[in-house]
Amino acid sequence: MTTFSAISAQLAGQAIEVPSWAYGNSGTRFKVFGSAGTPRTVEEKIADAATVNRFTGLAPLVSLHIPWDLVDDFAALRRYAEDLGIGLGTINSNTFQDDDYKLGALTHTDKRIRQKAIDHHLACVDVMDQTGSRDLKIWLAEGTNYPGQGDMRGRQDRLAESLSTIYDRIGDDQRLVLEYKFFEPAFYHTDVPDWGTSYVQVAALGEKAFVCLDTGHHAPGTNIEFIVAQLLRLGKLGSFDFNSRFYADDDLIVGSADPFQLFRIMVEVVRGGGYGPDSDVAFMLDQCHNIEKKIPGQIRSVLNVQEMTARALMLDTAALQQAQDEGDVLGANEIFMDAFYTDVRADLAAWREEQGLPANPMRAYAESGYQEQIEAERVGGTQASWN
Ligand code: AOS
Ligand code: ZN
Ligand code: ZN
Repeated sequence: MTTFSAISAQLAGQAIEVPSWAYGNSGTRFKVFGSAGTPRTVEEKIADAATVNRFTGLAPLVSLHIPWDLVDDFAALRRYAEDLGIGLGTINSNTFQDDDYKLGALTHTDKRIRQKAIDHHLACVDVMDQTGSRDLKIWLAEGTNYPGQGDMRGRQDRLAESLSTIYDRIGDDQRLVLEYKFFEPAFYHTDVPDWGTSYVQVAALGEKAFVCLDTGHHAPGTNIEFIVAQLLRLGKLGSFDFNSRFYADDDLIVGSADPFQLFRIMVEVVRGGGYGPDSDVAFMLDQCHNIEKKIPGQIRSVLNVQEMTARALMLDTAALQQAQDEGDVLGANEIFMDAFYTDVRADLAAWREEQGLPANPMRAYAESGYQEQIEAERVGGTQASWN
């Protein structure tokens, strides 16, 4: 078994990008609950994201969503974030809240509507130029509800054409990242339902286009770590949207529903060279905190990723490979499980203190008074919400 001290240096550079929308109110289609202290402005969302980073040292970037986070002066917003010790990360586009897009956006049969959706993405790249963001992340709500409703093949062709126009605007230091989702809001067919479709589309675009893997966007029982291995093998894993699910796109705290799955994913990330200073994979959260407090919800999330990363790094890969080569089925499995079952919490607490961070970020946040302060200060105005 590899020891914690042998891998602790590899934890230092870990960076997890938090989503601005995690700090706004969210809910289900039945009810969005308001909560005290919820941000009213983009700046307040960024301040909360910076707080997560201050207590954990794990979240140096906040991902923005256009138009939810639209401001007049993105260069000023960037300076504001940098003054708080974080950067502005991935820019997420939105073609799912406009009546024009009822039957499609980048895939629509009407050229005018396709162009409107393309123009929105070009505007997102303009924002990226000001924020210094590397990634444009595209998630499309497009698809059909009934067999025969649309020409699936034609929609795929129009998608390729629209993406190509957007890709032409991507700068040399920027990337286009295409997310897939197997269903919802369309229920019969989705235009980018799986990693294969996303891969086919981004491979056709070029070397600045990648796949985004949202852990909640697969059918039950899908072996997600296999997809991670395959995309890393192909050099096309651009980013993760981390979250947990029990049923569908639940967007619960990463590592809460199935910590073992998160461990297995991180093992493949490490195995495939997706972790560390030489990797370009972006580790984002895509979560909502419907009933729990949002800042501690985000702190818990980044800590869960850190914990499973540490365990994955501790996997004795030499012993594992030997057992695999010898056909030692149960021996190999035992080595794998040993790493998963290793409790690293005390070691991580001590390591955090060495880094000048609180040993227990959850407790330190609770005792800091920040929550009480924002609950007292952020009265009036309109609280941010998921949409
Ligand atoms: C939607 O289901 C996708 O997960 C998106 O990545 C994301 O939730 C949305 O873009 C939030 O803005
Ligand atoms: Zn997502
Ligand atoms: Zn989702």
